Amino acid sequence: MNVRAIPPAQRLSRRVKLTVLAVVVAVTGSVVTATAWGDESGPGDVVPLDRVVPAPVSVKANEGQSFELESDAAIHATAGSKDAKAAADLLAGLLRKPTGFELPVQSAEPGAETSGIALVLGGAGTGKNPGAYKLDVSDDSVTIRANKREGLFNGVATLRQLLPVQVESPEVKEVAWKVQGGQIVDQPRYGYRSAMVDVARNFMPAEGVKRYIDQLSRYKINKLQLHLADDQGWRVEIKSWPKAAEIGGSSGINGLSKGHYTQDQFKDIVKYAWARGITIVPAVEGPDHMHAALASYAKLNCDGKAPKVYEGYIKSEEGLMCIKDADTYAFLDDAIGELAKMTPNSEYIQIGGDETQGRKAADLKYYFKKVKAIAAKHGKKVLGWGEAANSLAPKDTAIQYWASGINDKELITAAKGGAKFVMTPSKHSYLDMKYNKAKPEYPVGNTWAGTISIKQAYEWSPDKLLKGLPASSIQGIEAPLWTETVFGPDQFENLAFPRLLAVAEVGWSPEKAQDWKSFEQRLAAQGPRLREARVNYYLSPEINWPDGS
Ligand code: TNX
Repeated sequence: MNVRAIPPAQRLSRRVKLTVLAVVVAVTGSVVTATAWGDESGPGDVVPLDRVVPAPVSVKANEGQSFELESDAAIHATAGSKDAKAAADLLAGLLRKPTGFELPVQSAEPGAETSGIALVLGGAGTGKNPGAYKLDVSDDSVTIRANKREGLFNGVATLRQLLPVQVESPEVKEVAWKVQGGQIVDQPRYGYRSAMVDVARNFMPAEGVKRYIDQLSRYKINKLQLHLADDQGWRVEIKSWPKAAEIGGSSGINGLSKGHYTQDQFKDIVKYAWARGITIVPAVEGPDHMHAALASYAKLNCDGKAPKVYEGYIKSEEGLMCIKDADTYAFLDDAIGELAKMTPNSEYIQIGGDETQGRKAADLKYYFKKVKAIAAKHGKKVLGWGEAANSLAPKDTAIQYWASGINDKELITAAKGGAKFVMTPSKHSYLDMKYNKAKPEYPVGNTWAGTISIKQAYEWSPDKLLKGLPASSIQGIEAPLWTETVFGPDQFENLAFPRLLAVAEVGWSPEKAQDWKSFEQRLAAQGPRLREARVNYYLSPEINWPDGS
């Protein structure tokens, strides 16, 4: 892909950004009040049962009933189930802050009558889909049933959106915590629903990653790929090669966002994500885009000399791993081994394969065969960017499709040979693309794949991107956020939100439930929620945002 044509990243002050938003609003004439914190659900009101993103499979409201969470309520979890307890702990943790209630988590024998909220694992009658759940709301109780851990977490995410907007508040709020009566029966279209953060180009501290995890879990994203190593940075401590993080983590684009996670911090992120239903998938580029590692150890370079760290914007000419050198694989063996140990719940490790033009096909085959064997030795399957399909044997491999017209035939052959696909279309799901061509220009983001409006992020289907790719090979979707142009949390969130919600719905909802008009209305209702959660989302003029957005 041609990232070379992009002008150098510019820092953006908050004032400039607010001006841009104001201009966009003025141009389109849409009425946007960004001052109030949102009070959509006063006492007596309930959120309609179908006002959920991503759209559930089936919703039946029971207008005659509604549940109100009282201060003495308990959250019940199926006795003896670690998973039900984990989901109950998550829900209690989410609700305690805004309600100010104690909400003790108590175990309940299967089949026991409970009042309050109950999370029931097993016997849900929701079929084989591990993400499936059923939510029942009556005057007396809310019950979430699922057969698997994942399903319970998905039910919790739905319930969160059915409570008043103030549920997202970091402070105690005085409202009636009511939920509309009825039933939702729901399951995901795809099991793999991922976001990606490029912490290599610009480092994102652990608190930032955790904040993103909080937002992702609200929309049933269940994987977070962390792009831990690229030319501009190596972002995680490797105990057996300590200089990788010490030296390789001491850089960042324009020297602005540097750093790395210690192993304790990284393990803490993995744990934090898992407690919110999200699996961290580690990603390390290769054999190109590896300047940070090469700057850390002279012996990883073909000429035995370490280059200085790299803080430029485009791919480094010097970031090329030495494919025939044993040190390369000794390093990758240790690094992948340590990463694999720290990510026990991930089936995959992402091993790159991007932008290897100029390499010989035989060399790439040699490299990926070795790296795949290393990953397998440490219990992981491999996930690689589209171009890697030419070099990776399809068994136990997943490919991230990002564009057509590069190696379409090879992608289809890989799929027919058993490779799985994570659809990551740069024209729809790359959250680092600008929203529009408005002038003055939206101040952050890339344009090499075009601009991506919310509608463009919404109107696509994973099985219609590449003609001839068998639908059965598609296991899911990803929305990456590459960070060459992105400095700090405000800019990051403005690119991610609200487009992430569009991609989340593409990955979750049945194709027939995907309808822009319906999505636009449900998305608009998320405005006050995102505002309440202090998310710096983009008030795009495409959406008719309500007061409090
Ligand atoms: C392409 S598509 C990349 C990344 C850049 C991104 C910027 C792909 C696999 N790689 O290296 O960060 O464009 O949008």
